[in-house]
Amino acid sequence: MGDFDLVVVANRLPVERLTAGTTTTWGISPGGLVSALSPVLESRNAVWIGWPGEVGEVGASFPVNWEGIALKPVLLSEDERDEFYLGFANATLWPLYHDAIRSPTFDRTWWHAYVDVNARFAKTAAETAAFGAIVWVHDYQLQLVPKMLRDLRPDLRIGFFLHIPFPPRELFMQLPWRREIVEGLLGADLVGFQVPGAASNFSRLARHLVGLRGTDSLVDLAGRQVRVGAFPISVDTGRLMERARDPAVQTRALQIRSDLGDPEAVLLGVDRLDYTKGIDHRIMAVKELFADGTLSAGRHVMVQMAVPSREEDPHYQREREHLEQLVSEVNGEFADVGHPAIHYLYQSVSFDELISLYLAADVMLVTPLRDGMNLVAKEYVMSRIDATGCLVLSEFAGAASELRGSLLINPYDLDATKNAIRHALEMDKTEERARMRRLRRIVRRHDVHRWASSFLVALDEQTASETPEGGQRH
Ligand code: ADQ
Repeated sequence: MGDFDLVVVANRLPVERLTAGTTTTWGISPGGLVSALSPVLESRNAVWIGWPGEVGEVGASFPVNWEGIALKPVLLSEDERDEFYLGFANATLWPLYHDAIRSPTFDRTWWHAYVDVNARFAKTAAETAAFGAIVWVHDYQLQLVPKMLRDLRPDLRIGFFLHIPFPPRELFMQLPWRREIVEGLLGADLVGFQVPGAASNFSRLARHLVGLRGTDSLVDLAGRQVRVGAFPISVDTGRLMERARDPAVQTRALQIRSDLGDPEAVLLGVDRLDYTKGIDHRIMAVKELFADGTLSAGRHVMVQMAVPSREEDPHYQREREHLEQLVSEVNGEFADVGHPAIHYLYQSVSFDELISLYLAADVMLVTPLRDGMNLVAKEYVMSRIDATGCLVLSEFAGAASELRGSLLINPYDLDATKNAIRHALEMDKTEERARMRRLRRIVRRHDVHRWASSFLVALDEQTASETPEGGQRH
C-alpha cells in the first residue's frame, strides 16, 4: 500500500525523453490528457503511473515529479512493446474497436503479453494507492487493470474511461478473449465512455456475455454495482481562447495565409496519421472538387497536417505512402507553378502554431471513419474567437453527437462530403456566424475540466453509496 489519494493509470506517462546530442532531458509529452487532468491532479496528493514510451530502464535523469505530479514508470521490454503495445493494443483492439476498418489480428502470444503488462500496471497501482484511494484507469491498453486491481485491493475506488469507441456486440464477439475484457472492465465501480451508444454497447455485452442483470447505466454483480455512462471528453477552452487572442498567434495566422498566397479559402485537415481518420476520403473529395472546377489552385488551397504516429506499424507505413501518393497525384494534376492544390506536412507542430493554423482556416475538415471523440473539431471551434469558419464533421466522430451546427457528413459518401465543402464555401456570413456561435456555446459549456470533475463526482457518488464506514468493498 502506498500513500497517494488519487492514482491515474494510463498507458503513457505525460513526459517523454528529449535527446539533443549527448544530453537527455525530459519534457511534457504532447497530448490532451495531461492538460485535462492537471487541475485535478495538482489539487490532490496524486501520482501518474504509465509507460515512458521507450523500452528498458529510464535512467537517472527520469523526473520522479513533474509540476507537482508524482510520476511512476512501468517498464516494458522490447518483446512487450512489440506484443502488448504494437500488437494487442494497436493491431488487435484499435482496429476492432474502430469498426474493423483494418482487419484485427488475433494472436495468442500478444494476448499473453497484454495480460502480463496489465498485471504489472495493476500491481504498481496497488503498491502506490493509499487506503480507499481513487484510481482512474485510462483506455483500451489497460482494460484488465480494474479487475486485477480490485482483486489486489478491494478497498480502492476504481474508475475506468475508454477514449476510443466501444464496438457493437456483433463486432466485439469476434475477440477470442471477449469475456476476459468485459470482466476486466467490470472490476471498476464506474466505466465511462465518450458517447451513450458506446456505454450501452458495453452494458448489453455485460448482460449477454457474462449473464448479469442491470440496465444500460447500471450493471448488477453479486453484491456490487457498476455504473456505466457517457462522459464526452473536451478541450481546455480557456487556454485555447487565450492563445487564439494572443497577438503573436494572430500575426502568425495572417502570415500563414499570406505564405499560402492569400487565397479566397483555406481548407484544413489536422490529424494523427491514422487510417481511422479518413484523410484519404477527404483528399478524394477535394480532388474531385478541383476536377470539377469548384476549387482552383491559387484561389483555394488545402493544408493537411499529419502528425507522425505508430511509425513502426506496417499498416501506418502503408497509410502514409498511400496518402503521399494521393497528395502528389492531386498536385500533379491541379497545382499551378507556385500554387499547390494541397500543402501536406508530415510533422508535429507546437500548440501556438496549431492555433494559428486553425485561425488561418476558413473550412475545417474532420472526416474520421470512426473516432471516439475527436478533439481537433473542438479545438477548431474554440480557436475561432470571431465566430467565423465552418466545420465539416463526420457523423462517425463522437463529437458529432454534441456539435450540432457543424456540417455533418458520412465520409464514405463522397458526394455528400463534396456538397458539404461546397456549402461551407458558399455559406453567407450570417449563417456561418450563427452556426459557429452555437458550436462555441456547446464546447464552452462542456470543457475538459468539467469532463474530469464530472467523472470524479460520478465515481464518488457511486462508491459513497457502497462503502461501509471504514470497511472494505467487494
Ligand atoms: P487521437 O486519436 O489522438 O485521440 P484526437 O482527439 O483528434 O485524436 O486528438 C489528437 C490531438 O493531437 C489533438 O489535440 C490535436 O491538436 C493534436 N494534433 C494533431 N495533429 C497535430 C500536429 N500535426 N501537431 C501537433 N498536434 C497535433 C484519442 C481518440 C479520440 C479522442 C482522444 C481524447 O482516438 O477519439 O478524442 O483520444 O479522448
